[in-house]
Amino acid sequence: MATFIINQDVTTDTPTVEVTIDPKNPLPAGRHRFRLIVVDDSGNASAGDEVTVIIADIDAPTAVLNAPSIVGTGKSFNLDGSKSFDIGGGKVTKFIFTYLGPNLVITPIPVPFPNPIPIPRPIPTPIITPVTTPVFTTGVSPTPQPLT
Ligand SMILES: [Ca+2]
Repeated sequence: MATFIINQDVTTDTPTVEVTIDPKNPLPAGRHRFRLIVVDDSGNASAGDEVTVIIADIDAPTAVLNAPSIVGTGKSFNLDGSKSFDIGGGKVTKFIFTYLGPNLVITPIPVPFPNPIPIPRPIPTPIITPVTTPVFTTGVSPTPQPLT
């Protein structure tokens, strides 16, 4: 018994584990992925192996659609719903295929960086020089100096 939380490891020393479901908080119907990594007695870890489990509605049937992932331009191909099932014991009697249009590449809208927080800068202190009155000395030279 183990409660699984997305991306949180459940480590055991046994090869099987129960995915215990709280009836008040069940996994929603749809595909759910699980991964196993094993570690040997030398501490070497394996690559991960993943499986997809389809959680199915008990009353309504479950659609399972398979198709080739790559088809050449201009080529016809099959959509295959034969793996669809009705877990409640009924039988799937009708297959409703719908073309949903091209798979659009969603480009995330660039989020502008928030305005940088203004860094308080010190207000420059003005350099105040004291006002001084220049002092001049005036007078008459006693002897004229020759011009050079
Ligand atoms: Ca049914």
